[in-house]
Amino acid sequence: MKLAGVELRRIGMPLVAPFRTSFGTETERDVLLLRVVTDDAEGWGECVAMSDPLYSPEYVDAAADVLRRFLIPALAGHRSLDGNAVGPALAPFKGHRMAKAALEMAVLDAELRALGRSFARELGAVRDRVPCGVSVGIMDSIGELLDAVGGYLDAGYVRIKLKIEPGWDVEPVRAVRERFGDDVLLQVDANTAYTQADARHLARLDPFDLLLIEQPLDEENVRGHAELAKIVATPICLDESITSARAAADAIALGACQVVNIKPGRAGGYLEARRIHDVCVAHGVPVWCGGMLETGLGRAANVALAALPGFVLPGDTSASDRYYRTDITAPFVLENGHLPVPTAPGLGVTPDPDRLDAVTTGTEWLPV
Ligand code: OSB
Ligand code: MG
Repeated sequence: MKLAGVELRRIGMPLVAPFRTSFGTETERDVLLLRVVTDDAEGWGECVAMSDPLYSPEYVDAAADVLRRFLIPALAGHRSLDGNAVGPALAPFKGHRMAKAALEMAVLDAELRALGRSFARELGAVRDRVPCGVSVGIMDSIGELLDAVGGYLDAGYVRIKLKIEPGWDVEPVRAVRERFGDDVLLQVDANTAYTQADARHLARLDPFDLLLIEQPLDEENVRGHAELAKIVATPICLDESITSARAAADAIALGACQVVNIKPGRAGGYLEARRIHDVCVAHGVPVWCGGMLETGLGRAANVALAALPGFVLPGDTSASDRYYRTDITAPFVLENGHLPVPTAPGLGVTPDPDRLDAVTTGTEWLPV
C-alpha cells in the first residue's frame, strides 16, 4: 500500500456516568481518531491517550502533535506500507506509544480490509466471543458503589474490578463481598496510588480472595512490586509498568507480577500487545485485556485481541452502553456476559458518519 494521507479527527464523547479513579475524574472522553487513506483502502485508528497526562505521560494534544510533525511524515515515503512496517518506521522516535499504536492500528485496518481478513484472524484469535468484566469507579459512598456493582452483575458482567485509592480500599471490597458473596470474580486497581510503606495495609485485602491487585505502586517501581509480592498474598498485576514485551519479560523475571493487563495503546500497538501475550504465555503468566474507555473502534480491536489463547481472565472489554449512550459504531452488546468477536474484514466495524459528525470537535487532513 501507499499512503495518500491521514485525517485526524477529535471527538468528544460524554460518558453515561462520571468515572473516578485515583488519578482523576472523567466525565467526557476526548478521543483522537485517525483515518488513513491508502491507494488500496481506508483504515481507522483510535488513540487511547487521555486529555491530561495523569494515567501515562501521553495526552491527546501531544499525540496529535507528534503524529502531525513526526510519525505520519515518517510513513510518507514508504512504497510498500503495511501493518508490520509501521513499528520499524516509527522506531527512531522515542516513546509516544499511544500515538504510534493509533497509527499502526489504522494502517493495519486498511491492510486487512484490502485483504478481506479480520483483526481476530490476523492476531491469532481462537474464540468467537470473550467474557467481559467491568471497571467500577470510586464512588462517594458505599451505598452508591453497591448499587453500581449490583447493576453490572444484573447486566451479566462476569467480573468486577473496583478502583481503589488510600481511604477507599478495604471497606468497599468488604462491602461488595458481604453483599454479593464469595463467588463473584473480584479484583482491584490502584493506578499507582500506593507506596511500599503501604504493604501491610494492602495485605489486609488478602482475606477477600481477590483475583489480583492491579498496579499498586508507581509505574517505574517494578522492583517495589516484587518486594510487595513477598508481603501481599493477593496476586500482583501490572498495567502502567508494562510498556513493551521486554518490560513484561523483565517484570516477570523480577517476580514483580503474577498477572499482566495488556493494553495495546500503552504498549505501542496491537502487534506489540501480541508479543506481550506471547512472552506471558511462555512464562505461564495469565493475561487479560485492559481498556481505556474506547469507542466501538478500539473496542472491536480489543475484543479481537482478547480472543487469543493466553487471555484466560475476563477483560475490561465492557459493552458500549457501560460508557456511552450512543457509540460511534454499531454498539457492542453484552450477551450472557460475553461480547462477540467481530469477523468482518479489518476491525469489522466502521463509524456511522452522522454519529461521528455529531461528536466531532475538529478535523485536520494531513496529505503526505
Ligand atoms: O487503569 O485500567 C485502567 C480507564 C482509563 C485509564 C486507565 C484505566 C481505565 C479503566 C477502565 O480501568 C477500563 C475500561 O473499561 O475501558
Ligand atoms: Mg489499570
